[in-house]
Amino acid sequence: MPLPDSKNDTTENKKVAALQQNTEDSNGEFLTTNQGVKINDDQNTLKAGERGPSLLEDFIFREKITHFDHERIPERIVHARGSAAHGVFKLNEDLSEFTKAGFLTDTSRETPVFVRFSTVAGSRGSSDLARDVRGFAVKFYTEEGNFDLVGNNMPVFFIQDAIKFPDLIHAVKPEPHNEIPQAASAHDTFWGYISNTPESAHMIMWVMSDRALPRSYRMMEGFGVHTFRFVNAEDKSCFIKFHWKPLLGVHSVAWDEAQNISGKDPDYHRRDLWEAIENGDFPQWEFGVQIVPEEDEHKYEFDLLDPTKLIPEELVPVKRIGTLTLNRNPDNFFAETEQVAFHIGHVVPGIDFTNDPLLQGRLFSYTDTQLIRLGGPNFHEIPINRPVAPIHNNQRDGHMRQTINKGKTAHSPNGMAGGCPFQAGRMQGGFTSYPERIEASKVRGRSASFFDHFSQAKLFFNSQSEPEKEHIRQALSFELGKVALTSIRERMLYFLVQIDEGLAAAVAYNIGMHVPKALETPLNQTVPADADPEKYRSVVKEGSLDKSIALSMVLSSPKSSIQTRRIAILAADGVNEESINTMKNALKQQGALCDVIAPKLGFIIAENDNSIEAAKSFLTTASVFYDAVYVPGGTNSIATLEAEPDAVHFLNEAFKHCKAIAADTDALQVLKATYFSRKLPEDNSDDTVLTEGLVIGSDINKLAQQFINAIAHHRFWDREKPRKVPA
Ligand code: HDD
Repeated sequence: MPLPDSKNDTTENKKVAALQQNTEDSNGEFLTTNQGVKINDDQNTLKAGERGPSLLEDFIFREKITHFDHERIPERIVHARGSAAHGVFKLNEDLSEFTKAGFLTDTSRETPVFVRFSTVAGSRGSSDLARDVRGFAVKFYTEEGNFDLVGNNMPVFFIQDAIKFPDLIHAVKPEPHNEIPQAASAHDTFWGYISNTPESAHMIMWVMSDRALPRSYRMMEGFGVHTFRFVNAEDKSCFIKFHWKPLLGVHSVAWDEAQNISGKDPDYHRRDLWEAIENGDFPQWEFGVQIVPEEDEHKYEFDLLDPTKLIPEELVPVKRIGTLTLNRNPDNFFAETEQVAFHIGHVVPGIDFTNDPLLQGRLFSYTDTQLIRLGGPNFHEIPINRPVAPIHNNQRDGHMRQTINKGKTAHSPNGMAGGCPFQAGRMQGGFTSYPERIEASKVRGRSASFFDHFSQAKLFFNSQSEPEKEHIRQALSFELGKVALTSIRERMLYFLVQIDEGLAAAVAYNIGMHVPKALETPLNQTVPADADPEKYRSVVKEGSLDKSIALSMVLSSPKSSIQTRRIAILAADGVNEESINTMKNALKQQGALCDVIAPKLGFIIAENDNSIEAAKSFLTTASVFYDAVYVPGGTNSIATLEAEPDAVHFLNEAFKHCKAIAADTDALQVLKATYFSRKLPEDNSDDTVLTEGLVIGSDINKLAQQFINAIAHHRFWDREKPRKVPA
């Protein structure tokens, strides 16, 4: 990355320079104390005699241990587990009709960004593959100041008012008496809370869907969730929802697979993001906005201010306006990924808030949490948080202040400094809040327009493909099956009846209960003391849409690319090298990544006596780390694999997780050792067979093409019925 010079002073370079001001490189240097004193012995404490007691005088030891003792900072109360990357945002379409934000109007700009993905419930060391919402937080270092879009991979949220957030989080976190379970919602306190919170119905459908089990951070959508405002240069405002659309499509893994990965590689998503960027496979998303004119505020069946609702893309299409590319891994996890401080209140002129009560509460929480987490008010000076826009104000001092402010004045107005720094007028780029007219009485309450909790939950469920619906049924059966208190299960079933009777019946059957009758709609929230409960009952509205295809991953995600998909090639001594090479080349041309996996590490000797390196052995890897499997021919290789239980298990598991599998016709006998042998042709005919993502053939070029098409399909979920899978 070039450093800024007078000719090349781009915003990205300014950002890199800001970060590099604080970087350190020990290469070729002596070890020193934090005061710069060279150290002569860093392995032995100072003692009174070689066998004597250590001396308090040892300032080198004390400095090292004191620093170590203070190495940890409080982890984030939510979203503790995260991974991040640097990148750039490039605008393709000038949005000045709607906003005056510079990075959304100047198509010649490239805005540096830092993006942190996270899970919500688990602590810092928890598994990436927990069933959970994923955070998708983007810091844009714009020339007008930092803009943070602190969103999730789901477009709605559990609750409508920020005052409920601590209860929601207490409920989902490990239970307080024994701190169990870690990073999991399948327990009594979570479902006890949800069953009393009907406004969470829509979000629960998302969290129980495969959206909660992403295949990769690179294959997730992102959403700003709340309705925001754009404000243009004429001070005209409109409503906005923000979207991120991944160019690799939106894909998930199976729940059984997720649990397996959690044990085998809890860093799966973290590693995937890191390796993709190291390999130059830069993840990309299109940035999109749904724009609603101010005059249409009350046009919809739902309230735009309600964060448990989305605007169906069929009603307001997503306008794709730019591209985000992640192209650089952090140099230091703590300094960057851990210390980055996002805040939904970091906005720039042209972007403003609405009165969404969840958004309004978040505006308080983020700075407050940084104060405890990062230890004081100067966290904006940490390199990763520094804006590229210059900072001038009269804020001074505090813990760990870095800036050396010059001069005598730290107040405004002043005469001594000629009035500097000046307030910026609107025309000079000063931030002015949108002058929304408000005439109201002070109340603790919620608008009746927020009380329809089930119609979008229904819309979501009805919009899924059949396998996706089945995954939701299974997820709810798993989660509620882990709930000990039957009263909670019962309340949840009553809750599910409002969404779909078939769904409630299937879950009830799986958890050995009866479906309660949906006699009345549930209460909206804990009813305030002295209030009439009837006023707090949910309204179940029928929406104008039966289905929204955009809500289904299977039905809406493009299935044309196999870029960065991981393909396992199972081989042993005697393998046909030509088959491997032809298949590998065809897959690599499409951007896929191939690993040869053998019974042991090192080299295998092919049929033609050439050596082929085995990247992994059956001991060091597993099918869950691959998107597809290929078994090449070669008499001895086939005989070894057929007799190798780990190879057969690899194939069984890949089949169970609905992945594409290809085999040379003469490798058919390995597949015949699996439990899915009944799907195979009787004889070793030469024709390519394509059934449920199972591809077999002797024409390797034809086979490779069929395999590529199958991998692009991602998963063949229909294989799950009938569900008789021993792997
Ligand atoms: Fe939050 C972190 C996203 C509601 C309070 N939140 C945090 C992060 C993300 C979100 C992605 C991690 C940022 C990072 O990577 O550092 N939060 C959301 C979304 C919400 C939401 C999409 C609903 C639409 N959050 C929410 C509410 C509150 C908070 C209602 C409190 C009233 N969130 C926090 C926090 C965190 C946080 C406690 C913890 C760590 C941090 O802020 O920096 O302030």
